[in-house]
Amino acid sequence: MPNYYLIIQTRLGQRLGMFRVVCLLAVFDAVCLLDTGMLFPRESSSREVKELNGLWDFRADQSPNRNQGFDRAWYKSRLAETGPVIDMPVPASYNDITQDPALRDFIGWVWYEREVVVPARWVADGGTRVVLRVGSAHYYSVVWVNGVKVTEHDGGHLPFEVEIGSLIRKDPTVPCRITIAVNNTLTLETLPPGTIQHMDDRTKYPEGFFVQNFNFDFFNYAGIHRPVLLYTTPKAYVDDITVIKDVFLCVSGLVKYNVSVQGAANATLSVTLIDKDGRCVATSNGPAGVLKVVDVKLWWPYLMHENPGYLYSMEVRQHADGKSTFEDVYSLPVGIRTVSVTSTQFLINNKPFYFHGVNKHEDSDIRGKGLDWPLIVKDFNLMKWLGANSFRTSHYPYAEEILQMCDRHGIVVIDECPGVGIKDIRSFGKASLTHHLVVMDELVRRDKNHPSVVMWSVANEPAAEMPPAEFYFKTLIQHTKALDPTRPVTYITASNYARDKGAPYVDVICVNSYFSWYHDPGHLEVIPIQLNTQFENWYGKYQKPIIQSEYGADAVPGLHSDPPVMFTEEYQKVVLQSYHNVFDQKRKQYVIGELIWNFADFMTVQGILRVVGNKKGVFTRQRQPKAAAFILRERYWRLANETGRLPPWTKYPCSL
Ligand code: BDP
Repeated sequence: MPNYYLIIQTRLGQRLGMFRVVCLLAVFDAVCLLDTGMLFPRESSSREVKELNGLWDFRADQSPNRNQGFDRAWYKSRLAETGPVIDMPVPASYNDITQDPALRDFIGWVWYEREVVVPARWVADGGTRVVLRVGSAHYYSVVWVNGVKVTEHDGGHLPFEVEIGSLIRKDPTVPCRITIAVNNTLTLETLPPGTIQHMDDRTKYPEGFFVQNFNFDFFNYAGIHRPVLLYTTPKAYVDDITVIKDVFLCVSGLVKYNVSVQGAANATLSVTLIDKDGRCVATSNGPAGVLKVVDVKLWWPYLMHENPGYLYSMEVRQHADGKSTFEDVYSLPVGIRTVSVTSTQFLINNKPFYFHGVNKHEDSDIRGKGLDWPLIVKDFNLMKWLGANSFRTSHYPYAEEILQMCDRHGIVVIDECPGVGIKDIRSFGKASLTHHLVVMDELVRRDKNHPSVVMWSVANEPAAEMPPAEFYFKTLIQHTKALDPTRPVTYITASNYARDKGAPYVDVICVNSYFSWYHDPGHLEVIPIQLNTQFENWYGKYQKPIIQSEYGADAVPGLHSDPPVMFTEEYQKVVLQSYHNVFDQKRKQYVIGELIWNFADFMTVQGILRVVGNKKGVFTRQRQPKAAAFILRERYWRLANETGRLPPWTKYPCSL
C-alpha cells in the first residue's frame, strides 16, 4: 500500500522544524506495524452500513479448561446445536445481564453467534467489498463466518475488521452466520496485564478453583462492548485519511492531508472542504495536498469560545476510471486547531488552555462497558452542566462515537491507551513492549483525526521506578511521537518525582495523588502542604507543565458528618476544596489542569476497600449529583469565566 506522509511546511520555511518532521515520519515508516486504515464506517453515495446490534446467541464455555468450544468446533454449526444458548445483547458486557454469579465472574471463552441476511445486491455485485467490523470486544477475539475463521484480534478497546465478501458469495442461498469467541483472560503481556492463579489446596478451595489477579481498579467487564456492523466499499477504495492542521495569523487555516487508496494503483482523487453552511471553502486533487481556508473558523474547546467545536467536512472522492474502478466517497469531519506546549502552558490555537475536567470510565448498571447512547448523551449533558471542558479516557480508549461527540461539543480529550496496572517487572519485557507499541499504533490510527484529542497518554501509574521502565517508556513515548508529531505525549504517574524513570521523556507531567485518603487518611490538614510539595518537586526537577490528573475521595451518597469523616459527602467536599486552594496558587505558575477522580461511581472487583465499587464519583453510578458535584460546578464555571471568552449568557454561576 502506498504510504504518503506529509512534510509539515511552516510559514517561515522553518527548515529545522521541517527536518524534524521528516525524520519522525521516516521513523514511523520504519516502526509502524499496521498497513491499513481504520476509518469510522460512514454511509455515503458509495458505502452502505448495516448494524448487527441487538440479540445474539450466547454460550459461555464452562468446561474445566474452557476449551470445549475449540475442541468441538462450536463455530462449525449453529451455536444452539452445540448446547444451551441464551440471549445476549450486543453491545453490552455479559457480566451483569443474568442472575448467575458464575457468568458475572466468568473467566475464559464465551461464544456469540448471529445470522445475518445480507442484501442481495451486495452478494450479486462482485465489485463490492463487504467488511465485518467489531467496534471492540474484550479481550481476545476470534471470528468465523459460516464456519471459516476470518480474523482474530488481541486487545479489548479498539476496533478490528475483515473483508468477508468472497465468503458470503460462496453460497448466497445460506444466511451469513457470524461467530465470535471472546476471551477475557489477561496475561503478563496483555494490556492491561493480569495473571491467573490456580488454588490447589483442596482443604480450602473447590476443584478447579482459580482467580484472575490484576492491578487496576475497575471491573474487568467482558464481551462485545461496541457495535458490530457490516459495511461496503467499492473494490478500489479510500482506505485511510490523515489530516494535519495548522493556522496562520489566526486567519488562514491549512489542512494538510494525505489519502491512501487500496485496490487501485493510480486512483484519481479530489478533496473538498465544506463548511457548516454547505459552502465549499477549499479544494485539492491527488493523494496528498494542502487545503487553504481563508477566514478560517477554528475549532475551539467548550467554554473557551462562543462557537466551540466547529467542524468542516472533508469530502474525499475517488473517481471512477470508466473501467474497473468505481467512485468511492468518504466524508471526514475536520476541526482546525493547533496544540503546543511550553514549559508552563498548554496552548490551543496559541491561547493558554486550562484543563478543568474529569476522569471517566465506560461503566454503568447492567450494560457494564457496553456502548449506550442514552448514557453517552446524559454524560455529555452532565459534563456541560459541571462546566467541564475536558476529560481523560482513563484507563483505555473509549468508543470512537464518544470522541465524535467531543469533536462536536468541543470537549478536550487526553486519549489514554489500556496501559494500566503495569506493576510486575515481567510486564516490562520485550513481548509486552512490542504489544504496547502495536496498541499505540492502533490507537493513533483510529483517533489521529479527532480535533478533540490533544494529547496521548501511554499508561496509567506504571511501576515507573523499576529499572526497565526507562527503556520501556523512552521507546514507547518516542514511538508515539513518531506516529504523531503534532500532539504531546505523556503517561500518568503516581511515582516519586526523584525516581520516576519515564518523566524525562514526557511533554507534560500528569500526576495522581490522594493526600488525606491513601496517605494520612482522615487528616485533611495535610493537603495544602503535601500538594504544594508535590508540585514544587516535580516542577523543580523537570520544568514541564503539570496536570493534576487524579485526586479525590470516596463518598457514599447520603452519608453525612460534620466535622467531616471519611466516606461522607462532606469529607469529599473538603478534599476537593483543599486541593482547589493549592491549584489556584499554582495555576498562575505551571499547573495547567485538574481532572477530578472520578466523574461517576464505577464498579470494581469486590474487596475490603470498595463498597459495591469505587465511590469517588461526584455523580453516583446512576448519574445523580453528590454534594461535591455542586462544588465542582461552581468552580469550573468560575474558571471558565476567568480563562475562557464567553458570551454573557453563559456566565452562570458567577453570581453564586
Ligand atoms: C488511582 C488509579 C485509579 C483508581 C484510583 C482509586 O489510577 O484507577 O480508581 O486510584 O483508588 O491510583 O480510587
